Amino acid sequence: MQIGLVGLQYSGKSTLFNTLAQTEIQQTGKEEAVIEVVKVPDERLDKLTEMFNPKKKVNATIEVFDIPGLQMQDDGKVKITNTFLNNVKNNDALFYVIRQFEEPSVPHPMNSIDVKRDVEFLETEFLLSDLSFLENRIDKLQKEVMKSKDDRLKRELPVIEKCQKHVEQELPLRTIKLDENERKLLSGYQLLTLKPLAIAINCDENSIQRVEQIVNEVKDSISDKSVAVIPFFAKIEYELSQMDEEDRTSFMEDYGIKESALSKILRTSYEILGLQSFFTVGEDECRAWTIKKNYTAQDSAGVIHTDFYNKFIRAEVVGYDDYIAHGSFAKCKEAGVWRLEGKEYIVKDGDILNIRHN
Ligand SMILES: Nc1nc2c(ncn2[C@@H]2O[C@H](COP(=O)(O)OP(=O)(O)O)[C@@H](O)[C@H]2O)c(=O)[nH]1
Ligand SMILES: [Mg+2]
Repeated sequence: MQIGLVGLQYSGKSTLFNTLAQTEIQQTGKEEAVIEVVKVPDERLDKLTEMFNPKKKVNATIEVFDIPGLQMQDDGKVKITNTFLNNVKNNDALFYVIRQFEEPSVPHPMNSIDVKRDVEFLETEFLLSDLSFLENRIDKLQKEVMKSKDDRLKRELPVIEKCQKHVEQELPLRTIKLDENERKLLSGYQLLTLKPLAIAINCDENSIQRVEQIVNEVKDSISDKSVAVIPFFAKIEYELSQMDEEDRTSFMEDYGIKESALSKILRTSYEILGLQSFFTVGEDECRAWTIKKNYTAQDSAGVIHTDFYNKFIRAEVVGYDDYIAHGSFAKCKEAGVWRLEGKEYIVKDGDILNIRHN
């Protein structure tokens, strides 16, 4: 799973990236593409690890990508380059990093702070980029469909046209209804507005009292209600991320920050991507796995190993809360909360699974 941070220059992308990745702040100010694997903190996994005392604890991970390249040109527009599009392509979701902080020594590319304007600016630029791609693709398809016998091209044309009509109404492709086949036809393209989106607003310490208001204003200004809006404090949180746990907690309280940027970004990613976790436990390893919300027991087995998918027999399942309440599999069996489920079982968030396979 990969999420991409995009935004105008000096919005705090690299500072946020360094906070998430717990890396040194080297590339700040520079425009450099960097990816880092981030461990997803999970208190439930911590608790299970305490109980099983395994040799290894393996957190779920998510890749975070600091995507540079949206530089303001002299004409007041950003140029969306092919490099940028390629960088965006492999992300499962995008985070717009929007600047709310005031800092005279760091000029805003548009010379003033206006969160709603910046959100709208990015949305418009991304819509235009998608529209231009779709128009070109239609031209090409119309020519090729006549000559070619390729069935795929014939099926693709109406899907692309449907998308074009949608984008022409200034609607992001996130809000279009597509069936699975239509989605598949589009999956190879780098359509920017098709990606699940969250907006991360980089606030300064003076705004801590007003964050809720700032967030609500942005929420009200966008019609697409699937978009998550979260505040964070790049500069403070970067400093906090360099402290040890204890100091961090007490400083966060002092600042009135309830949840760290890392936790918020990851939680939001799971939300907009429709993700959840299940666990495998044992003396060797306790591990969290990331799956989609509608995954069956067999799909989930496939995330562990393709062999587990192909040779799936049954899954032993105990819900996380049940396990904690009873403290062992034996007790769970006695209490009747230990179950054997077939391949169609829809896995629930926090389920502890043991896959039986051939
Ligand atoms: N005062 C203040 N400065 C910040 C904040 N976030 C980022 N900066 C500074 O703004 C500059 C640009 O930040 P950077 O993370 O490199 O932005 P990017 O261009 O979006 O990657 C750096 O000098 C940061 O130290 C903030 O919340 N408050
Ligand atoms: Mg940067």
